[in-house]
Amino acid sequence: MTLQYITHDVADGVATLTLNRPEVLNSCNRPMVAELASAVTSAASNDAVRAVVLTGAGRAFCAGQDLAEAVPPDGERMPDIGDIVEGYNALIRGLRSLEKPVVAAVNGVAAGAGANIALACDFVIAADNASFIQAFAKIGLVPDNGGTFFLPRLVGMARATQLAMLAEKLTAAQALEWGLIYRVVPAAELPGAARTFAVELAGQPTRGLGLIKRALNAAWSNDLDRQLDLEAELQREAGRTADYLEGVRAFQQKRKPSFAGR
Ligand code: T3D
Repeated sequence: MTLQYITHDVADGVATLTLNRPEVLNSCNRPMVAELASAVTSAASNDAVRAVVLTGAGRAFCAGQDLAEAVPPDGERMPDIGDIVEGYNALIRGLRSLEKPVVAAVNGVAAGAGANIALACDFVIAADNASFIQAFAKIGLVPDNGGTFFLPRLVGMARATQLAMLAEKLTAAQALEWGLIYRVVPAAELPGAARTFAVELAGQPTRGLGLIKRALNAAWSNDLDRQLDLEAELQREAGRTADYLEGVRAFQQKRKPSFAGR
């Protein structure tokens, strides 16, 4: 797919996907969402990719749906809002089912769909001047992109209701305190910190991390019995990887392991 609205580069085992419409705070039009979903899918099948970083160009991470596309100011026919949301759903499913770690490097405001795309990633590292806004209620919409799924699970129902209904801005520091995100770093250090962290992740047992993600995804809805069965099944699979053997041998030989990701 030719990329017009995102950039995509792969180095040191890390695919870096950058939302690239800075003049509109990287708000998402439909082709941008399709490009992102496609890049996430290609990360799944590319053995050279063992971790992904998602970030934004310019001063924002992502201001959510492009409101000029959603409701054309010139009175053109409005696109079907359901179609727009279906596009995002493919992206969120792709992020959650990608069995490689995904780091959102939130470099500024993350609003609406932008906030929830970040929350669908495995780790969120935010710049200290970043913020998270469930902007939907302000324009009469419902949090989508998994927002109504992730928020109550991450911060509890009271805080999820507060964020979703009041559409209040949450600073990076508050988001960290609430357990919504992983880490906050000074803004100037964000690109380096996110990259260093992702390169570290790319050197870990990739299959094992992927299986952990599968188990954690299932834990949202499984009861204990099912989860125990799943853990046994996934552990069998993990136990057949070269990285498991390498991890144990390195321990026995008192050396640093070198994981191949298989
Ligand atoms: O069809 C559907 O809508 C279904 C899908 C819904 C998913 C959603 O994401 S709904 C939520 C959509 N997003 C929003 O409601 C957020 C709108 N933006 C804002 O509230 C503010 O821009 C921010 C709080 C994010 C940032 O404020 P600020 O003061 O830092 O920047 P600004 O001046 O408002 O924006 C800078 C430019 O970006 C400006 O353009 P201009 O005037 O310089 O030419 C502004 O219009 C543009 N921009 C910002 N957000 C969007 C946008 N353009 C299009 N769509 C946007 N979402």
